[in-house]
Amino acid sequence: MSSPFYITTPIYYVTDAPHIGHLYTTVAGDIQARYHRLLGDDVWFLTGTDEHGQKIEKKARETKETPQQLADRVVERYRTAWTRYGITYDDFIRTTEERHKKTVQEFVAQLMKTGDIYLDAYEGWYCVPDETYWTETQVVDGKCPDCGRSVEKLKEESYFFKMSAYQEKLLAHIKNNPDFIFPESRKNEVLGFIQQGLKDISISRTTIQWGIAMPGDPKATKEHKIYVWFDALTNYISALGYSKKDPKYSKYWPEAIHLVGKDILRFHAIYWPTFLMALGLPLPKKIVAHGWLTDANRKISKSLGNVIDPMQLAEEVGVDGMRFFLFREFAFGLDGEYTKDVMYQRINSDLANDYGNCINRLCAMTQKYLGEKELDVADILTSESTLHQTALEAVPLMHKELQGFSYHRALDQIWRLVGGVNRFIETNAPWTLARSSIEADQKKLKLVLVHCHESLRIASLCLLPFVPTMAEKALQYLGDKEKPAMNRAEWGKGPKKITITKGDPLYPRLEMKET
Ligand code: ME8
Repeated sequence: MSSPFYITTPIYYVTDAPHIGHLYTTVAGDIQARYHRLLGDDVWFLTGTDEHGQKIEKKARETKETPQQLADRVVERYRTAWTRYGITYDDFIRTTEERHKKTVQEFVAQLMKTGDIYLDAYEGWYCVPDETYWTETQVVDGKCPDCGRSVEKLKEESYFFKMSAYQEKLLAHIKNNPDFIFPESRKNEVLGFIQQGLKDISISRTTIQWGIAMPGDPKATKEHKIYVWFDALTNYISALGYSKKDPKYSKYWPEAIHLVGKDILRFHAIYWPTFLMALGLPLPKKIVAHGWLTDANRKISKSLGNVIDPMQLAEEVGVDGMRFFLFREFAFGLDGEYTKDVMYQRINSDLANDYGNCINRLCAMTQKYLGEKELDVADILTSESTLHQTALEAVPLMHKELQGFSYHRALDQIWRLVGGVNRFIETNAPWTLARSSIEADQKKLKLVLVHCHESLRIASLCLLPFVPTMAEKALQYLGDKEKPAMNRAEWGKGPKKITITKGDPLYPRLEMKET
C-alpha cells in the first residue's frame, strides 16, 4: 500500500502575473511531489489562485475590468508559467469556483451555529495591501507593523471569530507535535505571538463587494462578505471535494503539508488551525515556511515593484537551470539574495560543468575506450571503490534532507557524488589507462568508467525531482531505460547490461548577455 502524501502551495493573488517568489514556492512543492511519486507514494499536489477581496477589487478598478475578468486573465498567466516550469500539480483551485464557495459558506454557517462566529462592531486600523486589522498598540507610527505601509482607521459592523477560545489548545498542539511548524526558528516566532494573547478576529467585511457572501442573518444591518483569509485558507479542504464527501478528503487531508512563505506563516499556523479546531476538523500535519528571495536585501514583491519574470528567466537560463539554481543556492528556511551573476555562476559551474559536462565526457570516454556495444556491468559493480562508498553514504542522507525540506542539503549530498565522479576521473585518468597494454590497467579502466557511470546514474535519479528534463535525458544517455524510481537510486540497482548513447551537450554553458 502506498502512503498518501498531500502537499500544497499558497494560492496566489490574481492582482498580477507570477514572479520569481511564487515560482520558488511552487517549484518547492513540485520537487516534493515528484520525489514522493518516485518513492511510490500516493501524491496529491495542489496549487491555485486567491481571487476575492479588496486587493483584487482595487486592482480591477485600476485595470478597468470586473474582478472576475481580472481573475480570468491573470489565472492564465499562472497556468502558463506552471506549464512552462513542468509543475506537476494534480489540481488547481480558484476561489471563485462553486466547489470552493460552497465549502466556505458551509464552514461559516457551522461556526455561526456553534457561536464561534458572532456579530459585533469593529474599530481598528486596517492595512489594505495586507487585508489585516491592527489594534492601536500594534500600529507603528501610523504604519502597518508587518509591511510598513500606511493604515486607515475603519469602523464597521463585523462578524468575529472566537480565536481567543483556542489559544491554549493551539499552544498544546504545537508543543505536543514538534514537527507541526518548520523550521524551529519560525515555530518560536509563532509561539511568541500566541503567548502575547490571541484576540478574536474580524471575519467579515461590509466595505467590499467582491467576496463570498456571509450566510443570511436577520441581526445584520448590512451585507457582509467573508474575510478573504477565511475564504482563502479553506481552499486546502474545498479542493479535496469536502462538500461532496469525496474520498480524497479523508485520504489526503490528515497528511496535509502546507508550503508557505514566512510572510503568511501566521495565517497558516494560527488562524487556520483555530478555524479547524472550531470546526472539529483535524489539523494539517505540517506547515513549512521558507524565507524570501530578496533584491538589494528587500523582499521581491509585486507591491514593491522589483519583480523578476519567471517566463523571461526560463528563456534566459532554461527551466532546469532555474529550478536548480533556486534550490542549490539558497537555504530553504532563510532569505536569499537573488543576483544574476550568482545565478549564472552557479548554473555554469554546477549544472553545466560538474554534472552535464561530466556525463557527456563519461559517455564519450566509455564509447571510445570500451566500445559502443552493450556492456555487462553487474560483476564490476560488486567491487569496492571510493565512489561506491560515497554513494552508500550520500544517498540515504539525500533522502533524509529532502524529506526534512532541506533542499540545498539534499543537493549537497548529490553533489558529493557528482564531485566524487569528477575527482575519480582526474585521479584515475582513464585516457592514460587506455593506452596501457597491461591487463590490470585494462581492468581498472573498466572499473573506473563503470563506477563513474553507476554514480552518475544514481545522481541522475536523485536529480529527477529537481531538473526533470535534464536528468531524464541523462538517464537515456547512460542507458538506464527502466521506469525511474527512488529504490533504483542505489548501487547495483540499475540495468545489468547497459548501452551508452552519446548526444548533444546536456547543458550548454550560459553566456551572460549585457543588458
Ligand atoms: O499571500 N520570496 O498570495 P501572494 C519567496 N493569497 N517567496 C515569495 C516571495 C519572495 N520574495 N514573494 C512571494 C498570498 N512569495 C495569499 C495566500 S494562501 C491560503 C493565501 C511566495 O500572491 C510565498 O510563498 O501574495 C508567499 O507566501 C506567497 O508567494 C504569497 O503570494
